Amino acid sequence: MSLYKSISLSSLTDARGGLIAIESYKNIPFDIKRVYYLFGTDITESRGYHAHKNLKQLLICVSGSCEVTVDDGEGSEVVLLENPDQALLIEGLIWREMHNFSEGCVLLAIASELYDETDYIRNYDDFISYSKQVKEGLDECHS
Ligand code: T46
Repeated sequence: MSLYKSISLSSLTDARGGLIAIESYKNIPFDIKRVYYLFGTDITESRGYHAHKNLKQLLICVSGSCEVTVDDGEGSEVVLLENPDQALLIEGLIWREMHNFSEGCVLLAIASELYDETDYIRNYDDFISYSKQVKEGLDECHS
């Protein structure tokens, strides 16, 4: 199973330029509770290095490009975001890191929950332990 879902957003483009609309349950599978964006990130910097317990999130490079590493504790993939019509949907327990920001990159995040620091796991070893606990809990439910 893939660690993320890639969503191709329909663009309404005419002679004036492009427009992309994102609407809950039309092109993304959750209610939008929060929108934020990362900008002015120095090209030598990386961000993220955390997982979320419950958050669902859509990431779009509305300008420039960056790479997002997604990791479920058993394997990882690197996704290049470089088009405003390309969205990365991250759901479930996934460690994420953002690297290789281009000059002028603006990374838009659309989230299913309000900001809650208790939803973050910011230590990789804690992420692995928590993932194991959740998986064992699920295995027990299915046995
Ligand atoms: C994610 C990636 C893509 C707030 O006060 N409210 C907010 O809504 C957010 C997102 C952050 N903050 C505070 C928490 C920290 O004190 O802003 C500070 C910087 O946040 P953080 O270090 O978590 O930033 P990133 O770029 O590492 O991660 C962010 C999101 O936090 C995270 O959910 O998935 O962007």
